[in-house]
Amino acid sequence: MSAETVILGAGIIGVSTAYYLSQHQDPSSIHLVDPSPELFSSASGYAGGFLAKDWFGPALAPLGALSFEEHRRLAEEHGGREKWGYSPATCFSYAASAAARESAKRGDDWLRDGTSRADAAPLAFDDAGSGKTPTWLRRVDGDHLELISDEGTTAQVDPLRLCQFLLRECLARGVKLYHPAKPASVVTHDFGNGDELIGVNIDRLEAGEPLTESLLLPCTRLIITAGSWTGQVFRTLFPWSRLEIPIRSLAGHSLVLKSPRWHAGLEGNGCHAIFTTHDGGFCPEMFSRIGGHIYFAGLNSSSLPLPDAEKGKATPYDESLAQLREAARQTLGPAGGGGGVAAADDDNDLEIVREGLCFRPVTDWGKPIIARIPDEEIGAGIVTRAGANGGVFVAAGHGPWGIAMSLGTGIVLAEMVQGRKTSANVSGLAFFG
Ligand SMILES: Cc1cc2nc3c(=O)[nH]c(=O)nc-3n(C[C@H](O)[C@H](O)[C@H](O)COP(=O)(O)OP(=O)(O)OC[C@H]3O[C@@H](n4cnc5c(N)ncnc54)[C@H](O)[C@@H]3O)c2cc1C
Ligand SMILES: *[C@@H]1O[C@H](CO)[C@@H](O)[C@H](O)[C@H]1NC(C)=O
Ligand SMILES: CC(=O)N[C@H]1CO[C@H](CO)[C@@H](O)[C@@H]1O
Repeated sequence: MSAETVILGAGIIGVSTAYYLSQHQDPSSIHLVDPSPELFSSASGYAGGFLAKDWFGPALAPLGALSFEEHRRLAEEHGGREKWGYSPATCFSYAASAAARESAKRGDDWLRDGTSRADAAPLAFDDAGSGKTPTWLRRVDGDHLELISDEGTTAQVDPLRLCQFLLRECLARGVKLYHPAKPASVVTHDFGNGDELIGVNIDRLEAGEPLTESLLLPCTRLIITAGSWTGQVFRTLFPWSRLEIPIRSLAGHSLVLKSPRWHAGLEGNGCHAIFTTHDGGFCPEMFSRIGGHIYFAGLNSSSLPLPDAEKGKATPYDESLAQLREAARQTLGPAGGGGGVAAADDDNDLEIVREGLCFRPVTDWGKPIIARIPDEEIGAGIVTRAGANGGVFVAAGHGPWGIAMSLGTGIVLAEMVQGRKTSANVSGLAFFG
């Protein structure tokens, strides 16, 4: 018999964990719970989907490398190029002017926290002759484009379609999904050892309101993968605990658009990631994707309040979207105007496909938490079954790297939960005890 396992939060971290757990235990003993009326309406569905192999500091490096390789392997095995737009990508740093080029900060700096700047030194690049040049970027006098990725070290996926693939596979294997539903309380039983975790009560939701009868999901293993909401979930289930799970959120607006300058005919040379530096301080990042789409983001804010997950998709702020659209027009609009003058309004040939707002789960120290919570931290004398038979686990706080780290996190967390040896050293992400 497999130990019954409840996963709270069906974003990319939750579904990836269910996917890898279900390769090693009876899938029908795995229960995914999420309160959002529309799955993947948070960060996992609205992210850029940029993947890097080695942009990480020492604590994250082993997981980053494992995850990057697994993205490649999974895509090869399951037709990821067609199913979720997996593609190698070439990565550039773009300075809009000579002044921006001189500035100490670069658009990709914040993603490379803890790594040596020297690693990101410009690489030799034939801007004119290479078929890998992002010709959909609008160039202006005095700007500068620089290659910053080695061959085979960066890639691109459509995160929403990757999530949908993982979930479909889980459900086909027999994993159970409860949504919209939210966890209400834990259930314990005293077998003579103290109060032992044996289940979770969940409330099924209708139009955001709990139905009258809650449902008891038996479980000895509980996994919290609720992204920005992880701290709230822990507080709800263990109100007596002194432990705070310090995960904040960093909001980001994004656009998905179409440009006549990025189309299927160009996709053979791979996708692009472009991190920009502008004088004004607003540094958009943009990714070309398989399927003729360009993802455009860069406005982010730590002051936007985290919405209730049961309300579903967050409503973007009009002013932020307007600013983003204007930036897209200036950087991706048709050539012409010259000398840095933006193309006129009626020249705008970009088609907006989707606009969004989502919330990155972040920690103050810039690394996710992937660990079992020691029983003494849970408090109230509650115990969990030892070893692979029980436990409360957390995997959250992946910040700007949750898509890149998703598959590796699922692999390692499944191994941890099932008491197998982990494929990557994640002892630097333990946090507890
Ligand atoms: C604008 C933007 C661009 C990004 N670009 C990239 C990128 O290019 N590459 C990259 O690697 N990463 C990127 N990221 C980061 C990435 O999106 C996140 O790190 C990742 O999606 C986090 O996944 P998650 O599953 O932890 O959280 P989420 O996707 O937020 O999922 C959490 C889930 O928990 C659920 N939940 C909430 N409350 C409860 C509850 N009480 N009980 C159960 N479940 C609950 C929510 O409904 C949600 O489904 C980007 C993020 C943003 C905002
Ligand atoms: C695992 O990583 C930590 C730091 O993240 C390091 O201190 C430790 O030596 C590593 N263990 C092994 C076995 O490599
Ligand atoms: C592209 C961009 O503007 N990113 C910003 C998002 O937020 C981080 C953290 O606050 C900044 O450092 C980035 O510059």
